[in-house]
Amino acid sequence: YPSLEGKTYVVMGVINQRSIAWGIARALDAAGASLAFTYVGERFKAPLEKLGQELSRPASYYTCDVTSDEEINQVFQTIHADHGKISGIAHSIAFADKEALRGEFSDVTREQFAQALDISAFSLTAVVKAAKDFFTEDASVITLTYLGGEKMVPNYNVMGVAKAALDASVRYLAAEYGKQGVRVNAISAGPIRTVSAKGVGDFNSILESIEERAPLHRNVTTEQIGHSGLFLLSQMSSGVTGEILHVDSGFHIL
Ligand code: 0WD
Repeated sequence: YPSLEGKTYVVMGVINQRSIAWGIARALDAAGASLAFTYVGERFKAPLEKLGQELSRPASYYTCDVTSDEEINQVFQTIHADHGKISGIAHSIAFADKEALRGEFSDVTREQFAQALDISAFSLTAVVKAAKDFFTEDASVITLTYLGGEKMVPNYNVMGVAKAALDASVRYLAAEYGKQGVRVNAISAGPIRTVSAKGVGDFNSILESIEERAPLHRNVTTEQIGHSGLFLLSQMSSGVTGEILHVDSGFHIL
């Protein structure tokens, strides 16, 4: 592992031990980083703190619902006050109404569309902007995206549109924040059984098709995403920005 000792990373979107963000947190922890977790509402706090006890050093915990600009701005000010400069952020947040993640794409309502895009795409820009003045000179930001933003994946529907917006946001943010040395990249993860994934219709057949057809014929693990996250969040990837790194057993080449 590269050494991240003395550095603070913000991890947004751990809800349980299956969360992709938890895989990233574990890799950052193994590399020596100090972690600041954000969670979406009070009921998520206690389970997250319990999970955090598995880490090698004490972490800190902050509430932040990304639908609120006020909460986003506040949380980064508080994290900066508690930890000093921020070396990186793992944004691992998405949401869409379950009803929109099955059936025909065009049945999506205006409200479902706006909510999915707000939480799953706009939030990255809001987060990076709120952290702007608190980044170290070599800070790195990652977000989690999915192939459904590049290609039609059955049932992924409005979340595919949100991921396309997220992918484009990564490129625009990389160009803008590159001026201050900050890098912005995405990991396009293969399917992993998490709470969010349960919302996607017929998710099992997506998992099965990876085993059948992906070059590596196996599904990815949160540990594998964590290792790639550590690469992108550390100076091991200092020449990489605006990139979508597919960690998907090679499925996207098909
Ligand atoms: O197959 C998968 N699981 C893949 C997930 C494949 C490729 C990408 N991803 C993405 C997701 O789209 C998401 O962006 O990875 C990211 C993390 O997802 P996850 O680890 O699969 O899911 P989960 O453990 O549920 O964490 C996502 C969390 C939310 O969970 P719920 O289930 O409550 O929606 O995002 C957080 C919340 O903790 N979240 C919010 N955080 C702040 N403010 C908000 C919000 N308004 N809404 C949801």
